[in-house]
Amino acid sequence: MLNILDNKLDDTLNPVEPFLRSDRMPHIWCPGCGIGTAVNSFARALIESKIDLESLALVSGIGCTGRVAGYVKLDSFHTTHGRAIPFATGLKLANPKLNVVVYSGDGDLSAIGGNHLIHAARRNIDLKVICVNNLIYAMTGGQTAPTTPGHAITSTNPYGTFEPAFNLPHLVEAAGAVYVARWTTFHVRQLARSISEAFSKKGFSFIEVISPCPTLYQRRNKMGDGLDTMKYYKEKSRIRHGAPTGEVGLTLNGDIVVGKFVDRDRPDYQTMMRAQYVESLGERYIEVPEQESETECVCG
Ligand SMILES: Cc1ncc(C[n+]2csc(CCOP(=O)(O)OP(=O)(O)O)c2C)c(N)n1
Ligand code: SF4
Ligand SMILES: [Mg+2]
Repeated sequence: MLNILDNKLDDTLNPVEPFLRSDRMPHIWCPGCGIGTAVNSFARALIESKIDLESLALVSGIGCTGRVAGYVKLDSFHTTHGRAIPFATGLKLANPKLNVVVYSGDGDLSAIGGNHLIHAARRNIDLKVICVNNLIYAMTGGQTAPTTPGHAITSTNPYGTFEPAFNLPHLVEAAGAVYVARWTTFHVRQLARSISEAFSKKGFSFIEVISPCPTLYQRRNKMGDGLDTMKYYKEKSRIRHGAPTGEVGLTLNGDIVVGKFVDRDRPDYQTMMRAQYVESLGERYIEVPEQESETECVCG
């Protein structure tokens, strides 16, 4: 079904185009939005990593970022708000051979889905989570999210936010993630490389993509349009691989620390589960047979 990488690509075709459902275009994203840029890096990571697309599944939640599941020409699922991680966990447990990517927004993953995020990291479920962080709930009008930096103007805090924001790399590292990186949509190559690298890790990987929402966040905070934000990201970003995640929290106008912060190994959920069963059941333990890639439809 998915033989995109085997096809000899037409020179006149954008290399990313075969990964998109062109029949769904035009997309809903506003001019200058960073979500499409992040998708471009994701597609390039698929090319770079030469990952088997037949064994790849992508799951999104709800929001502007959640729309990614509908635009990529992959086995993808657009789930309910905050439930991309549990859905993806089910896919992975049912078919451990799958490479499961969760692609969703900061609100979806860290607000309504926050509990799932920390527990998937704690259990070290083998998922690659790409979180597009535009610092607000964009799709619903630009409300304050758990990621909104202090003093930012949002639709629900027109006089400025005052709640402390989540520092997502710190949160997921503390919960147990084995790979944690952050880039902005200015860092297209580094982002593609990080996604590609995460595919080679076994366990919970989290890549945060700081991304503009010119329509709702940049406009209210007088940060200009999409191009102005690219210049802003270029100026404000500081690459610090291995930076202690406790030091990478975002502020309204401060530096944006980017890089690979965490790269470590520990047994993933399914490895731990198997080890526990082998230890307690001994010879009574029966290995679950691997699923065939093509499953017969039982409804005839
Ligand atoms: C159960 C439920 N609650 C609330 C909503 C409304 N809702 C839709 S998208 C969204 C926020 C999305 O924010 P984020 O994940 O940051 O995505 P963005 O639009 O910023 O890319 C909310 C609150 C919903 N669809 N379902
Ligand atoms: S509202 Fe913001 S996040 Fe949503 S598509 Fe427009 S620019 Fe992108
Ligand atoms: Mg958001």
